[in-house]
Amino acid sequence: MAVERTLSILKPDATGRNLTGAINTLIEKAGLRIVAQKRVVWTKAQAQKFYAEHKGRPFFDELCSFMTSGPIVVQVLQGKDAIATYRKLMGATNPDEAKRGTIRKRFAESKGRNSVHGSDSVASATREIALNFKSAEIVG
Ligand code: IDP
Repeated sequence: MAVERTLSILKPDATGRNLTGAINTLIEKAGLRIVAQKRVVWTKAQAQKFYAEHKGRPFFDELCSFMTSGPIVVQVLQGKDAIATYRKLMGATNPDEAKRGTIRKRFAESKGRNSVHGSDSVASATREIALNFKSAEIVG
């Protein structure tokens, strides 16, 4: 088991319902450490760059509009197998398909408004962390 870092985002549906603390509690209970965190509002350009791999998909514009519709909390999580551990805790993209106990089963409103983002590979985590944090902002 490798100690990894992953990028997490608490999406506007989560911040809008004041769920930051509730989700952070689940993150910490899963053994992950929040080693960087900030609350921001993205510009459209930031959202489009972050989600560039989805450009051309039917939900791309909806996704970028949603992600800029209110505050988000961007975080770096650190721990053993942090990428897979967090993906498991998040649950399936569609909350109807997410397992009981996952963040999305508990909190997501729909496939789009699904409360959290988590990097899906080491390469994505490296890219996504660099897009959102300077190395001095991450305190492990
Ligand atoms: P993931 O977040 O579970 O990794 P992806 O397939 O990478 O899921 O999609 C990125 C995000 O795009 C999802 O979390 C969700 O917010 C949004 N999304 C994906 N598919 C749809 C859809 O069919 N309708 C609306 N939004 C979607």
